[in-house]
Amino acid sequence: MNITFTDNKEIKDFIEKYAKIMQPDDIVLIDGSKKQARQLINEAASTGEIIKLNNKLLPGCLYHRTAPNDVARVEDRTFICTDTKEEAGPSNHWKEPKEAYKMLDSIAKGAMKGRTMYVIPYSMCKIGSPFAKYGIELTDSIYVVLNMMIMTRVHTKVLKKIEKTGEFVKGIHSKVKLELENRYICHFPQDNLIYSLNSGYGGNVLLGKKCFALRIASYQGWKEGWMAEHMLILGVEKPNGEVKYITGAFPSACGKTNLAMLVPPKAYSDKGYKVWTVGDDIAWIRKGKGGKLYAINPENGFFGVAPGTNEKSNPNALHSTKTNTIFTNVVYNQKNKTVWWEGLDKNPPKNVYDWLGNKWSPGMTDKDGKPIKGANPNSRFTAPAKNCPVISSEFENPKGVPITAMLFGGRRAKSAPLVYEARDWKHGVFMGVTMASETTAAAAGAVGVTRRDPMAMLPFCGYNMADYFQHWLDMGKKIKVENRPKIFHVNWFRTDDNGKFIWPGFGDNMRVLDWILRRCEGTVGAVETPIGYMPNPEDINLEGLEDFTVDELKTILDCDKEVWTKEADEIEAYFNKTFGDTLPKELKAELNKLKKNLKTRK
Ligand code: OXD
Ligand code: MN
Repeated sequence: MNITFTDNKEIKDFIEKYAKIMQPDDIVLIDGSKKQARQLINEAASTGEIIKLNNKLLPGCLYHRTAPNDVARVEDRTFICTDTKEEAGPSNHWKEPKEAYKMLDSIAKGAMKGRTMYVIPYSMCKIGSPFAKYGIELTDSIYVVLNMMIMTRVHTKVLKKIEKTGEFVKGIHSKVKLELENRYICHFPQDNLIYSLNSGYGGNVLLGKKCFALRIASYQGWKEGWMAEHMLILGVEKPNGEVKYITGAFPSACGKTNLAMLVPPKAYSDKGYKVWTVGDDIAWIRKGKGGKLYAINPENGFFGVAPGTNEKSNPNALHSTKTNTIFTNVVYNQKNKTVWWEGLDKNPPKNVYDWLGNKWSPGMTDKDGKPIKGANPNSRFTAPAKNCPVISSEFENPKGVPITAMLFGGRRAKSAPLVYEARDWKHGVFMGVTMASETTAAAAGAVGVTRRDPMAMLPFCGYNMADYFQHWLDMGKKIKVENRPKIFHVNWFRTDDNGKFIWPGFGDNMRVLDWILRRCEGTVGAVETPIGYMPNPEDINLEGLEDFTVDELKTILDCDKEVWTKEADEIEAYFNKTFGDTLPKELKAELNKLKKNLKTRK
């Protein structure tokens, strides 16, 4: 097939190689134009791949269902294919590259017969930004094309950039037959290449996102001296107009999007506080002006979890989904061509279709009497970032934003306090490394099981995690002490004896951010505990918070030595079992410090 849109040998060779393997009927360059997108939408609507939603109520919005066996990331089928197993490390599934290519090429053989191969040139970050990295994804899915046009910057200008440098991340995706047993999401960091077969779920197929911006980019960052993190980025504007930026790593479906789009409670908004969203999932971080660390959101949209998103929990996310958004695996109301999901409101539509395409009404139960959910728990919206009412004016800043504080957090029903602060960078890295969380529906597997998820990167680190920990420690060494962001651990998810969340969370997390920023400014004190600095309860502003007392706050600002001694033992067992001698010495020393503190400190 004749490729006319570029003369660049590397690009041509790449496309031709995979066209030869997958044998598409046609090859089409995606130019990023609205006109081409409209044609593709019409084509996908004519085959039923997507449904156009009500153009008055949800202008430009689309609906899609994935295959029932294909609704989440598949970590056990996700591989890092480095020359040696050691390079992939103990936390990744590994395949030998030659073997992996052979296997993938044989699955991909003829996969695009009767289909079109779309060639998507895209940029992570604004084109031309010093942070920007370019990619080309080949896919046979219009759904993928349309999602990539929201999540990344798709443009023919990217081809020009690649033609100059010859450097790009190669992405190959085919739905093939959507077979679970042949589903593979393989990464070749040493070849800058991603190969994803037999899936149509966003996290596995929008290759700019998890595959590139985290797995491949974390490897690139390690080699090039920067970081790719599973972090939101938000700005807190104070009444005097000053904005401070905070990044936060939380495992999937632990409220990153909610925190990134936080609506300050009245006690704060009345005084003039505002929160601005820079990113909700991924941060690329580099040393920049003044020797500080700067963060940028390489994405251009939000791929958010729909269930639970509502006017109260996250009005900004909800408003972001009102135009030009793709909804996946939610409830489809064919009567007025709208969508619904659990937790959207208290008026579920009746006689509609669930995410599987079956007739559905609220209150329906299965043969065991369990309620049948209308939307899949991991159903999603893909919304343009610029739709967000509180998108930061710095969102497009090619240099990123300076980081004042970094947060780590997870779902811990019983152990971690609401917030505590690291003594220094090394201790902060230890906090991130030892993060744990109860699992959610964002990945296939059991839900509610506690797992260690260092820096929320367990499923996303493209190389040996022990080297990744060392890279974090080394990045700190490159930054003068006074320029290093302060590091905090937060936990919004402590529960009482009845399993009810104690802390109100959502907008009220502003009260914790406020304490964090005051700590960074040095205007508030703290209590030194064996695990780090904790707030004096009276320093957390509870103004205007009804039904929540300082006594309740005290129950989640605790350091129960028994619980933490057990935690330290678990951390030690985890370190020994997973990393052994490869664990950086500084982290072992931090663990020893924790154990000693628990014995000697109040
Ligand atoms: C996501 C995830 O979709 O982490 O952001 O799974
Ligand atoms: Mn994520």
